[in-house]
Amino acid sequence: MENKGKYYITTAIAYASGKPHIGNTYEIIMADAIARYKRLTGYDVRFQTGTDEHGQKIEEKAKAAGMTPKAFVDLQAAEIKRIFDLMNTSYDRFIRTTDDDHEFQVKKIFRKLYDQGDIYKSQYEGWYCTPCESFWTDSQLVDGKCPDCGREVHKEKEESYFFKLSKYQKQLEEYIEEHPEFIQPESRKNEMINNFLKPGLQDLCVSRTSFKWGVPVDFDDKHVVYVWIDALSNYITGLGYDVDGNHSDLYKKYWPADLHLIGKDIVRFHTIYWPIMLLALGVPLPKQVFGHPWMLVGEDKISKSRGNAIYADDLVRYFGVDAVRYYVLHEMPFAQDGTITWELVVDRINSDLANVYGNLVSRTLSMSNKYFGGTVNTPDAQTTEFDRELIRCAEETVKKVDAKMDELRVGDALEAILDLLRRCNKYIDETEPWKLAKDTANKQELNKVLYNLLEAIRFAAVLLSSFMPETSRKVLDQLNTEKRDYDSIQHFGQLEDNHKVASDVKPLFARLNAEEVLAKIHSDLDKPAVKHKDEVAIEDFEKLEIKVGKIISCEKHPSADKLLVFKLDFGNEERQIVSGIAKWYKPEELVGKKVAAIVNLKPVKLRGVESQGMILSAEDENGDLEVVSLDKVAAGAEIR
Ligand code: ME8
Repeated sequence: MENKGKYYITTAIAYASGKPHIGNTYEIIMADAIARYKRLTGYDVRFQTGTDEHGQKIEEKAKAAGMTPKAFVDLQAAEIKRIFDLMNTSYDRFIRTTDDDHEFQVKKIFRKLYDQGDIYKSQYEGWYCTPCESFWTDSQLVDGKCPDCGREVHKEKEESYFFKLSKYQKQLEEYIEEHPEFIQPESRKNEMINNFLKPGLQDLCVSRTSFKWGVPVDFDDKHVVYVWIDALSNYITGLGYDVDGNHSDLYKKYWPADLHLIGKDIVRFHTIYWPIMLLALGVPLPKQVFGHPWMLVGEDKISKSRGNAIYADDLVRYFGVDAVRYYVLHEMPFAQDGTITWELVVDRINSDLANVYGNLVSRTLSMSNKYFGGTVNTPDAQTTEFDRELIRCAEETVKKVDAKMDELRVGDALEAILDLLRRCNKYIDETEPWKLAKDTANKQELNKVLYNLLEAIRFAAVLLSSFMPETSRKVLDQLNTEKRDYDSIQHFGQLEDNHKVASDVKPLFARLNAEEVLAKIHSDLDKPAVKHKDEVAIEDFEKLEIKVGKIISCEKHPSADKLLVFKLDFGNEERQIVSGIAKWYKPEELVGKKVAAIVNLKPVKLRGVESQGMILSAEDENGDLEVVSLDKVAAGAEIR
């Protein structure tokens, strides 16, 4: 096959702060489909992904988890890698920003930019959004909150290093102008030009002193390198870039990147900061940055805190790897957000994978076995219009997929393959092989129909190898063909003559009973909903008089084991309260404590002893109980 040259593709590196949801995972699946497609079509591909492991957010999360940052990111990175591996992604390097080779070069990059005067030291005063690891000026805030994520920001004032972005603005603008394909899709390019370049770039604060978890500035170790400078560098350090020019062969071969595939929220970092870093380092710029849209759950942003997050491993458990790959790749439009719900996944699997694909393959293989003992020959019957249409469709699909993949319209490429599969099903309806089989005079005709179907299925399977690699392999195994490369789908009719397809036809995708599957998923995954009592108005609450009472004495109830009889001092009155907490407290244990009690409950007699109120306590799921007690305030204080 023709060697089309090198192709270097990268994804964003995922924050090692938690388990990636299906939105994050989508990106690596898409990158994998592109990487596999490029390999299939003759490119020498390098594919890099990994984890972004430094920064304040991660330091804080590690602390909250009671771990060192390194132990914490080791755990997270392993989980992220597990999910990417589970999805069968064919990356060449999984880089971690805590890798020694990376950290070493980041220090050198920072120093070089400082030595040549592009980075300088000054005072920083501004707003910082920790979740986004981003600085903002007053005017950039939206309603006083982070313009990217809408969360709270806090004031930061400290000595910092700054990067002179403005020095390279003009050069960057020229590059964008001369390379219309650099920022894709077009709408994202316009955003960058109008929102960031036109108003003029501000110098960027590129070091921090308020936390430690980062790559230290080696000539000023109070500072750590700003996490985005660190993270973006992965694209070159991962290849073996060296600031002093002793680059690895990998770097020499693969840089500049052909594609940085990232989400739409981080286009600014990749199309402004990153190219300016490279311009300053004298490194060629990447050829393209594609800001893909977002995956939503229904119409909502995926959010762990909202509890709507869907994870790849859960999806795989119910549907298998390839069905999940198919869903996310097929469902994500080029520029608008895509959507996922369990219901939609089930529908899509049934309509496309079970009804169209699975059905076609099993029908064709079964008929080949039934009518010809599995051995179908190169046809010599006359070619009809139906045949010509099918053949044209198969050959055209190869071109269509190529054109769509060139534009990174991955969903459209998949849809084109699906159209070919639908065309095959239509061909079965048109040619009605079961009717041909009734008369031996039609043997040649029937052989031709089945050969054409097997060949069209082979075309589709070779194309699908980039999107659903395992399914593609299974189908090609069942066809028992070695013709699996791109050259073999340039012309129809390459399927080996007189060879036997598999006789044990295994279903590819079983049709799912939506109701059953969804019920099972929801019962497995949904946590029981928190049940609340009916709402009350504040006036209702105010009817209760709850006060702090100091326990003066406590005795066992004379005739009930479960009850204790308390005398309490409420400042200027004493009350007797009977409480059913003997199981948890010995009488003497509570004397002297100040507890919360309702004092305007109607008095009742409990086994003959009057109770003039109720001591408040809480019992948890494990059956542990504790009275509500207070320390500082005096007896008699009202609780409101
Ligand atoms: O941004 N749908 O990491 P990250 C599709 N560490 N893509 C989504 C998504 C969604 N719902 N949510 C997030 C970071 N993404 C940085 C990158 S690169 C030098 C540093 C995408 O873990 C997101 O846009 O928050 C990003 O491209 C990727 O997932 C990782 O996000």
